[in-house]
Amino acid sequence: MVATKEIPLKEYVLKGNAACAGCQDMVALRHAHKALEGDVIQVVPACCTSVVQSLWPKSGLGIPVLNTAFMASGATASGVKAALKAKGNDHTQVMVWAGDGGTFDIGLQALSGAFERRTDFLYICYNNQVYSNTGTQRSGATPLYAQTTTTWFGKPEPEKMLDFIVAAHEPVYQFTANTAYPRDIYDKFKKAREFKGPKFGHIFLPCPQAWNYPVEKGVEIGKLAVETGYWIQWERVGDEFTLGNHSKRFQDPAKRKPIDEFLKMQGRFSHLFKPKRDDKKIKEFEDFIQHRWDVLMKTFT
Ligand SMILES: Cc1ncc(C[n+]2csc(CCOP(=O)(O)OP(=O)(O)O)c2C)c(N)n1
Repeated sequence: MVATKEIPLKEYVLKGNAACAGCQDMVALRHAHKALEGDVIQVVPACCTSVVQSLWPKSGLGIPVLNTAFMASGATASGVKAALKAKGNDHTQVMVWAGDGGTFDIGLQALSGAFERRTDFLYICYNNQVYSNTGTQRSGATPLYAQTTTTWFGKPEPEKMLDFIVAAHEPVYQFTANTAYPRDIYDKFKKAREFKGPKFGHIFLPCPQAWNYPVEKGVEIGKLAVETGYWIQWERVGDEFTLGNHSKRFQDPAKRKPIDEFLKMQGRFSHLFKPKRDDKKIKEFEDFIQHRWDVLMKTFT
């Protein structure tokens, strides 16, 4: 893994932008851009990142950005790539940077089309598990029993297992990441540059507004997500699957931290502990975690 002192100091995420305090999207963006060294055109659909990048006439990002309609990122990326090719530029990375709403739900069809066309690009879904920018409504990535502004009593369904849908499109490189581990993010973007073809990165990132936790706790929550087994770090180069070092020991349920540690830090799950711990619902939450592990290992190993 890259040493902290080897990460370039140059910043492409500029100061004074419109991100909320404690926004983990900025951690992901900063390390992605440092790895891509500015040689990128970023396609951004409607999401929190579009607010950071825009607020005309200024921009919060020091790279070229193309804002696109919510559902059109994949198609736009294919178009940008074709334009670069026509100009004889085969080095600039075309990168979609979309939220979970813009990927799991609206935007999935365009993503699928771009992968089927084998567009040489990198699609990043930064997953804060809600439609944050418009007031934290539930998305297809919202976890079971999480409270949002449209699921007042907790979402009755678990999240869509998007990674497997993407895997069915046979990306040349696919990874998961988590903003609690920024050096790992840097390494994965550096690696992504080496592959030609459709690539997909899925980044887990806590949102203090939507998840209702103190702004300084983002890294702690991100780590707990991994240590409780809730979030799994892995990557695939073609068919070759590797379980990430951060997740390896948590494949064994006995090694995982109690899920309560992760849930209790977040206001969106507080109803699971009031007036007393809801053992049944928390067990269902844990069962889904194990189910996800089982499907992952069965599918890819
Ligand atoms: C077709 C369309 N529907 C709705 C909106 C309103 N809208 C803008 S951003 C957004 C939320 C995006 O959520 P997500 O993709 O999860 O990204 P986040 O805001 O969490 O960063 C919505 C619903 C829109 N711009 N276009």
